[in-house]
Amino acid sequence: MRKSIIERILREHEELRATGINLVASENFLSPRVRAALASDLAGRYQAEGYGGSRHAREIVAAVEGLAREAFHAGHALVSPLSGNLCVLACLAAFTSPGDAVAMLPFDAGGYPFGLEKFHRRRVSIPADARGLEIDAESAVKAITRAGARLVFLGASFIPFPHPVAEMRRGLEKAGHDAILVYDGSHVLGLIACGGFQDPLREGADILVGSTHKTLFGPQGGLALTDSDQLAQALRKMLELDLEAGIALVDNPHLNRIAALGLALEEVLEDPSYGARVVENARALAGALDRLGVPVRFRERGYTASHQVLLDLDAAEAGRLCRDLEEAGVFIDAWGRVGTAEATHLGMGPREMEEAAALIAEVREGRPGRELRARAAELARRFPRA
Ligand code: DSN
Repeated sequence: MRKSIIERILREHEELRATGINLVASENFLSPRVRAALASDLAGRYQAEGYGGSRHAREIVAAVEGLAREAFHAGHALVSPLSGNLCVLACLAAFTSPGDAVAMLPFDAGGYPFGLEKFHRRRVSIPADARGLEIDAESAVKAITRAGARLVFLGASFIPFPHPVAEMRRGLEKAGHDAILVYDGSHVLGLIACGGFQDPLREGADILVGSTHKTLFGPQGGLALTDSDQLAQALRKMLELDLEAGIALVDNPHLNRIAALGLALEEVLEDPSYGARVVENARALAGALDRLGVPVRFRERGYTASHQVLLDLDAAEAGRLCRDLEEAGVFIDAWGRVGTAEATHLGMGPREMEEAAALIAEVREGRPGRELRARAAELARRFPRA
C-alpha cells in the first residue's frame, strides 16, 4: 500500500499540539467524544427525508437544535451553517439587497474583517475608539440612522469587554429606526452559554450568530439563534434545504459536525462554571504578563472580561513574538491576541497561567524558544487531551 503522506503529517500535527500550549484565542480542543462524533458514519450522509436510512440524522439535528435553544435560552436555533462567516452571509442575504447599507465595526477597532463590498453592500462603519475598542453608542445610532442601515452587526474578533447592545437597542428605538441587530458572538459563544459574558438576546439583539469552535469547544461550524419566528424563518430559507424556492447557502448540512456540536453543548451545559474559569485565567495570565514586563492592554479596566488578553505590541513585534513562541511550543496569533479558552478547557488554572506567562516573557526577552521547548511540553503533558 502507498505510504500515506497525510497520515504522517497528521501524526506530526497531533504530536506538536499534544506537546504545546495553545493560547490562540480563536481555537479550542475537542474532547474525545466530540472528535469521535466527527469521525462517525454521519460524516458521509444526507438528512433529507428523500434519502433512505436518514431518520437518525434528522433526530440528531432536532436534538442538537434543542440543546442549542437550551444553552442560549433562545426560541429558535439553526445548526446547519457550516461556519460563523456563513451566518453573517445568511443575514445579509435574508435581510438586505445589493446597494443596502449594513453597519459593522471596523477591523481597526477589532471588528470581523468581512468583505461587505464583495456582496455589493454599502459599509457603515460603527464609530469606535480603535485604542480602547469602545463603541460610542450614541454616535453609532446616528451613523446607522443617517445611512439608513437596516442591518447592524455588533460583536468582534477582538472583544475583551462586552459591547453596548442594550444602549444601541434603546438608541435605535428612540430614533424610531427599525433595524435588525445581530450580535456576532463567534469569539464568546462559550462564555455566553455559561452566563459568563454578556447576554445579547436578553440585552436587545434580534439574532445571535457565531462560530462554534472558539470559546465554545465544538467543531468548526456556525450557529444562529433568535427568539423571533419571522427572523428564524427567513434565516432557514437561506440556510436549509429548500426545494420549493431553491437551495441557497447550505444544501446538506454536515451531520457529523452537528452531532459533535450537540455533544459539546451537552458538555458546556454540564459545566457552566467553565465560562468564569476562562475569564479568571485570562485575568491571571494578563496580570502575570504585566508583572513580568510584557505590555498588556487595559490594565486600568482589569485587563479583560473575556477569554482574550491583548498584548500592547506593534504589528511587527506581535508577528515576531508569534513566530518565536512557536519554537518554544507556545501558540498565539500574530495580532497580539492571546486566549485562555483551550487551556481552561484542558483543566489549567491560574498557576499554569503564571507558567505560560513566564514562557512568553522569556521568549520576548530574547531567550531562544528551543531552550524552553521541554518546559512547555512538560506543562502540556500534565493536561492530557484523552
Ligand atoms: N478567524 C477568526 C479570528 O481569528 O478571530 C475571525 O477572523
